[in-house]
Amino acid sequence: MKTKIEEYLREVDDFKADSIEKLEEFRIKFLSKKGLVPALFADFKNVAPEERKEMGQLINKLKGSVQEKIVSIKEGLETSPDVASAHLDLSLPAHAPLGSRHPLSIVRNDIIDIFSRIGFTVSEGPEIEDDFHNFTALNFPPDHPARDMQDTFFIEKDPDIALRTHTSSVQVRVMETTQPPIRTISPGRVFRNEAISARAHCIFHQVEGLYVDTNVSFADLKQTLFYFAKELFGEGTKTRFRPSYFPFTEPSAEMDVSCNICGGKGCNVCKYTGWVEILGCGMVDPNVLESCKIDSKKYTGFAFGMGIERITMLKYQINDLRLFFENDLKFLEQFKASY
Ligand code: 2NL
Repeated sequence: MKTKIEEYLREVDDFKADSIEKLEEFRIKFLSKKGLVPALFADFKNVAPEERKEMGQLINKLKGSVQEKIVSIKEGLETSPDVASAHLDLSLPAHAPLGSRHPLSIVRNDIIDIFSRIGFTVSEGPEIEDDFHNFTALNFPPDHPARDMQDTFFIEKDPDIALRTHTSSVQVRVMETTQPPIRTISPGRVFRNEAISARAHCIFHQVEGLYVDTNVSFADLKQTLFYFAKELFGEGTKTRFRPSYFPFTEPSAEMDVSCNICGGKGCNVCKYTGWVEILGCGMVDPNVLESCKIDSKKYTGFAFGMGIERITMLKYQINDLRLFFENDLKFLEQFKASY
C-alpha cells in the first residue's frame, strides 16, 4: 500500500491541466466516491495495526495534495489571459450596432452632390429670420396670407421675427453680400404652422437653388433641372413644366417628372396621370434682385425650390411623412445599405 500511495503522490505532483475539463477528470479519478482516495480508505481496515498510523497519515497527505492541486490549477486557469479573454473581455462595448443615415440626409446629400457637379456651392443661414429676409425682399405683398399668424410661427411682433418658412431667406442673404455670378443651393429646415398628417408636418426640409449671372435664361433653367431629374431618378426620366405662380419669380413653373413607380403607365402615386410634381421654379423677379442690390438691367437669374420629404417619399416609396420624424428603428434600419 505504501508504494502505491507514493506513486499516486508523484502523479499528483506532476499533474498539469490546461482546461477545466481535464481538471475535473483528475478530481473524479482521485476524489469521487469510486475514486482512488476513497478506495484507499476502504482498504485501511486490512492494514496491520502497527502500520495504521503511518498509512493513515499518508492517505490524508494524498487527499490534501489532490485538493490543493485542484485549487491552484483552477486559480491559474481563471486568471490566465488566454482563457480569460476567451470567456469575457470587460473592455468591449456592451453592444455595438452599426448606425445608418436618415433617409432625408441620404437624399439631401444626393441633391448636394448632383448640383456640386455643375458648379453650385452650398449656403446656410439662420432658422430664425426677420421679415425682410423671409418675406419683403422676396416680393411678398404686405397682405400676403403667408404673413398671417395661421401660416407662420412668429417669435416676436413689431419688428416681426419668425421661424423661416423657406430657405429663400438664405439666398437673399447670399445676394446681399455677393455680386454675380452666383450659383448656390441652400438645404435646410423650414417651419410652417400646419396640422400634422400623412402629407404635412410643421417642420420639414427644403433645398432651394439660385443662379444669377448675365444672360441667364429660362432655357438654362429647363436644362439644369432636366439634368437634375435624370441624375436623381435615373437616365430614362422625362420632365415637363407647367405654368404656376410664386411672388418671387416671373414667369413661374412647376416641374413634373415621369412617375418612377409605374414608369408612366399610371398608378396611385401619380394618380393615374404618369407624372409627379417635384419642384417649383421660375425666373427671379427683378424686384427681388433690386431688393438685394443686384442690378436687374444687367443680371437675370433662375431659382427653384423643392421639399426633401416629398422627393424621398417618391424615391423610396414611403407613404406616410410621419415616419421621418418618429425615429422608429424598424423604419430607419432599412436604409443601412445606403450611405
Ligand atoms: C416650391 C417652390 C420655389 C424659389 C423657390 C427663389 C429664391 C429666391 C428668389 C426667387 Cl432668393 N426664388 N426660390 C423660386 C421658385 C419656387 O419653391 O414649391 N418649393 C417647395
